[in-house]
Parts: sequence; C-alpha cells; structure tokens
Amino acid sequence: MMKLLLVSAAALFAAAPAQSQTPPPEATMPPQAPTPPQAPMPPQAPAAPAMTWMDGPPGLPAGAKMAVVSGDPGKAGDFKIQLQMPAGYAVPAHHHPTAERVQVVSGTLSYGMSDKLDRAKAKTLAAGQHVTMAAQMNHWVFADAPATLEVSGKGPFQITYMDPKDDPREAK
Ligand SMILES: [Cu+2]
Repeated sequence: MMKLLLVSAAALFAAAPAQSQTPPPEATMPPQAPTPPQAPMPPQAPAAPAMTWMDGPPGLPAGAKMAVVSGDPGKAGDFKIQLQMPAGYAVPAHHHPTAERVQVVSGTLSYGMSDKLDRAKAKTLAAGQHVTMAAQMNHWVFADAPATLEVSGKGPFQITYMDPKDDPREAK
C-alpha cells in the first residue's frame, strides 16, 4: 500500500515537472525613451497644379475660356485642355487633322457629326461622358447652359471650318 502511494507521488511529480521549477525572474524592461511627437508623414500626392484660365484660342469663337491641363496644344504631341463654354456658345461645323476626344466635365454638351450644325439632330453628353471625333470628320458642338469640357488629342491643334465664314480668324 505504501509502495503504491510512493509510486503515485512520483508519478505526480513526473507529470508536472514544470511546477516545481521557479519561474525565471521577470526581465525588467529598460526605461523607454518617450516616443518623439512627430509621427512620420504619410506620403502625399503632389498637389494638382492650379489651372490657369485664359481666352480660348483664336480658332474658336470668342467667349470660351481655356486652361491647359497637360502638354501644349500648340506643339506636336499629346495635349489636354479644358474649355469653359458660356450659355449659348457654339462651334459651327469643323474638323481637325487628328482625332479629338471631348469629355464633359460639367454641364451638358450638344454635338453632331455632319457638315452643318443642326439642333434637331444634336446628341447630348452629360458630365463624365465623352465622344471622339475622328480626324478630318466634320462635327459641331453647342451648349445651351454653361459647360466645361476636357479636350484631348495630338497637337498641334488645328481647326478647319466647313464654311470659312464661320472661322473667327477670318473676321480679323
Ligand atoms: Cu472639334
């Protein structure tokens, strides 16, 4: 009987050896320097350059304002401009030597692809929508309310009116 108890006790100790060990002394943390108050700044997107608005190019009817977004419409290469049209503004039928992509930023743009501006055949584009006018293809646009467009294409930007009398440069 006694022998059995001893065996049991030995088995208990054997089963829980860790409990008999003294826990390691707690490591004392070295005093920490206070966190510097200036946290690292998150990477910032470069500020969008402020757009400079100027009178539209002489090839467009007076009244529009333009701002260059990227590139240079007067030089070879890709360009992107924005164009602000006042209410009632219209560009009669014309074409360009290269394709012209027109996207509405705000307002509504009416347009058509034919040799003469025809309000009855106009399609409309709302903000965010775009159309691409193929190179050499006559088209026209008008805006009954103020509208802002983004126009992109390959420079140098040139415009040829179907009817030379529509060309504002002819009047000068
Ligand atoms: Cu055009």
